[in-house]
This record gives sequence, structure tokens and C-alpha cells, in this order.
Amino acid sequence: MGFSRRHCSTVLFLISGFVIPAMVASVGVNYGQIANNLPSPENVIPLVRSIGANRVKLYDADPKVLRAFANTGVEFIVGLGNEFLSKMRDPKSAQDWVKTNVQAYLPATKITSIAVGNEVLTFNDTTLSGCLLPAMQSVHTALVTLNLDKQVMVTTAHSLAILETSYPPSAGAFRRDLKNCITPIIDFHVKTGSPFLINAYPFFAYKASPKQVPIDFVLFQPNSGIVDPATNLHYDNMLFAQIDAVYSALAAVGCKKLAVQISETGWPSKGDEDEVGATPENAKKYNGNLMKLIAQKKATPLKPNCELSIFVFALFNENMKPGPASERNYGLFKPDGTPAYALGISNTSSSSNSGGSGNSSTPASGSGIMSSPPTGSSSTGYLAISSSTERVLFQSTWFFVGLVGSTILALYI
Ligand SMILES: *[C@@H]1O[C@H](CO)[C@@H](O)[C@H](O)[C@H]1NC(C)=O
Ligand SMILES: *[C@@H]1O[C@H](CO)[C@@H](O)[C@H](O)[C@H]1NC(C)=O
Ligand SMILES: CC(=O)N[C@H]1CO[C@H](CO)[C@@H](O)[C@@H]1O
Repeated sequence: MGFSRRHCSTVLFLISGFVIPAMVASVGVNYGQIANNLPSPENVIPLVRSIGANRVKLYDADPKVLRAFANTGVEFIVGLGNEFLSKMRDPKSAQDWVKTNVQAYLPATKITSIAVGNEVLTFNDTTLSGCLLPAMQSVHTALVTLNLDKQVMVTTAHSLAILETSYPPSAGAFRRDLKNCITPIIDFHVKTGSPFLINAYPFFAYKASPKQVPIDFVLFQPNSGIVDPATNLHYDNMLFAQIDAVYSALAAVGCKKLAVQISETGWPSKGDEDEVGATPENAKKYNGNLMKLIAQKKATPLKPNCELSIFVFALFNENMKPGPASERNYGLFKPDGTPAYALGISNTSSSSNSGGSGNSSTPASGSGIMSSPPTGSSSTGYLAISSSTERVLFQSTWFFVGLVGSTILALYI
């Protein structure tokens, strides 16, 4: 829920340089754990904060993570794996699952959504696909029974490959063979007020045709862009074109109201020989530029008034993921907690301490942030912010400190 109905009163504190007069939208990050070398969840909290993320998406409902993030204000989407879908058709199983994996952590851990299944429809497994809507309905009914449906939403994340056509954006259309399956799911979203989630990777388009796809267009770099001939709308990046293609596909089946959110997007910093474009430089551009767009509250050309809601994939490089090398190298962080590459938005470090009244009593701990994991509210200890600002920040449920260009912003939501 949270994100679609979020109302942020945002206060910007000038710490150094000038203030960018924009509300800062929230960044989300996917916390995948297909690895055997990741830091403990307690040590992940400062990493999440250091990128200004206030929303985390899990692929399960890992108790260790949900417990560690209690009282941090971070909002969670928990995942209900594809392997549980058929069982969830049974109302009692759904209720047990919700009690154990959601209710048990509320309200200390802010679970706002349950993603039922991941990319279910593009497995082309009709038995599994047939379980998706019934599972979503059972889980929603369980939430209603437990009186949690006002605070926890039910959704599912689709691959962009549910589209048959995605270019130009105005021609966006669902795969014909999936329409009968998607339409009732859309009705479910409309009825329950939950968003439509898409995993979208311009990297795949680039990797498939590096000669045809201009790299600057996929990396949010300055470029001349494209104009959609049907709408005359101008697109200067592929992700926005993909999002609007989903809006067009929804409109084509008669749904104009549903919010589209990006449950995964990202860029790998490494790949196999044949995975053109998987480099730290490109990953830095993609994710750094993306996070700047989010901070600037940019919206897509077709939906200029809809706030973008995006979850970056992913927090960590995951060494046990199968598939091409890129799959194991989407992380913003290495398992030791150091950045996989300089993102260009980061924790405030040493340099800035002007503007605020007072002094930084708590210098940044630099690259070794994993060596001294902050605890509780002292987790702000690695942020070089003035003590007066810190006091205000402590009163807020969450805060964001990021470096946008050369300007350091601290704000609370
Ligand atoms: C699923 O079916 C579509 C359409 O028939 C096809 O394009 C796609 O490659 C298939 N995907 C998988 C994973 O088999
Ligand atoms: C800031 O800290 C420095 C070093 O501790 C000190 O010399 C200076 O007086 C302090 N400034 C303010 C405004 O408190
Ligand atoms: C997580 C992160 O980006 N940490 C950085 C914080 O700032 C110090 C100093 O610039 C860097 O060394 C860390 O890598």
C-alpha cells in the first residue's frame, strides 16, 4: 500500500551547496539473498540507509530480516514464492501464512505489501498461472479477516515480457495468450487498490541488440531520444518508454486508473563475454542516473502526474544465482558491504558540514562501514550531518541523506 498512497511532507535541509527545489521521492531496493556470503541483516540496515532507500522488497518473508528492520521505519514488500501458490488457494493455508509471515511482525516492521509470486505468467506454465489469482484472492481475504487489509496490499510482479508489443509505447499490448489471465488480475488490483508491478530491464534490450539500441538512451544519458508517432510524446530513456508501454497495454484492455510501479530494474556491473554492456561504468550510470531521476520526482511522458515508484535490483551481488554471469552481478554492494562501484549518490562523508547550525559530531566511518555496524538510532552515526539536523531527523520516521550532484541533501519524510 504505502507507496501508492504515500503523502510525504518533505523537509529539505541545506547542508552544503544549494537546495534542489524538488520533493524527493522514495527509492526502493530489492534485497535478494541467493548467496552464502551476505552480511547479517543488522549490518544491512546502514547500507539501505546509505543509498537513501526507505523501501525494501524481499523475495520471501525472512524472519531474520523482518526482525532486524523492526522500528527502522523501512517499508517492506514481502514475497510469497511461486512454490506456495497452489497451496494458497486454500483459505486456511493463506491465513496461516499471513499470520506467521506478516501479522507476527506488525506493527514494528512496516510490511505494506505482499507480492504473491514473481513473474508467474511468463513461465508459460498454465497450471502455475491458474493458481495466481486464486492465491492473491485468498491472501487478500486472509488480510481482511485479520483486519490488516487497510495496511497491507496484495500484488504480484510481472516480467515486462507479458507484453507482446512495447514499442512505440503507445502500441503497448499484452501477449494475446495472456489476456484472459491478466484481465481478472487487473480487476483484482482495481478492486483492492493495489498497484500493477513490472520488472523491467533495458539491459536485456541492449544486450540483445547492442548495435541497434543507443547506449545513452538505455543509460539515461543525454541523447536525442525518440518521439512516439501516435502521441507525439518524447522519450529520452528506454525505461520510461517501457513503463508507458505498460500503461498503454492496460488502457487497451480498458483499464485507465491502475498505477504501474517498477518492482525491479537494474544493471549488472559484470557479465559473460557475450553480455555486452555489463560493466561497472554502465551500472553506475544506469543506477546513479535512475536514482537522480527518482530524487527529482521525474514522471513518464504519458503519466506526468504519477509519481514513479521504483525498486532497484539489487542490494547485493548474489553468488549463488544460476544463469549468465550478469545474474550474479546486479548488486549495488559487494557481500562485504563495500559499494560494487561508486554510485554517485552516497552517504555523506567528511567533506560537508557547512550550512547546518552546529558541527558534525559523528564523522563518516568511510569505507569500512561494515566493520562497525551502527545500532539503533546511532545508525545515523555514519552520516556526517549537523547535530541540530540530527535531532530533527530522529523525530522523523525515516530520513534520506544523499548526494545529488555536489549537493548534499538531508530530509525527512
Ligand atoms: C513463453 O511463451 C511466449 C509466447 O509463446 C514465448 O515467446 C516465450 O519465449 C516463452 N517463454 C518461455 C520461458 O518459455
Ligand atoms: C566544530 O568542531 C571543531 C573541531 O571539534 C571546533 O573547533 C569548532 O569550534 C566547532 N564549531 C562549532 C560551530 O561548534
Ligand atoms: C555505502 C557507501 O557508499 N559508502 C561510502 C560512504 O562514503 C565513504 C567516503 O566517501 C566511502 O568510502 C564509502 O564507500
